[in-house]
Amino acid sequence: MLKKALCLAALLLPACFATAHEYSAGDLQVAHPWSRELPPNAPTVAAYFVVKNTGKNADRLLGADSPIAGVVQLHEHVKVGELMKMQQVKNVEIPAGAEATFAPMAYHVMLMELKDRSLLQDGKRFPLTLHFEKAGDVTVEVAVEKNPPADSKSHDHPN
Ligand SMILES: [Cu+2]
Repeated sequence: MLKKALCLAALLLPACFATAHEYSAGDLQVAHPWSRELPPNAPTVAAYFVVKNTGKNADRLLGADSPIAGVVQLHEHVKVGELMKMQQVKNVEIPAGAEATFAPMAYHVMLMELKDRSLLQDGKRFPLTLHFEKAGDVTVEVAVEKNPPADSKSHDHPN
């Protein structure tokens, strides 16, 4: 019984590590891009990640695009009266020696006019190219997950 459980744990481990993916461009590291699996008729999807700036100069995320969406925008959540509303922002600063967190109810990359929904399922990944002012372009794979990753709110992502 115990042996079987251990075996199962060992089998699950590689999958665990596989979801903790990270990309770098210049002084920036983009950690664990993910998106929540949505119902098939959802008009938009959001992508989340943490950008860490190890450099001495601030950078900026200027925009993004993806082959699966006709329109991709940078959004933030703001409180309007008692309601949380999202709105487009021109860019998002990545401060020097710090990080910017894109997460539910915060900054996020919004994908609209979806063209290809085949990759928007739990366990799949879709490409997203992020355009940074200084670090340039970096294409990441956004992991689609039913449940948000445990570390999605964490500012202390292991390298
Ligand atoms: Cu949005």
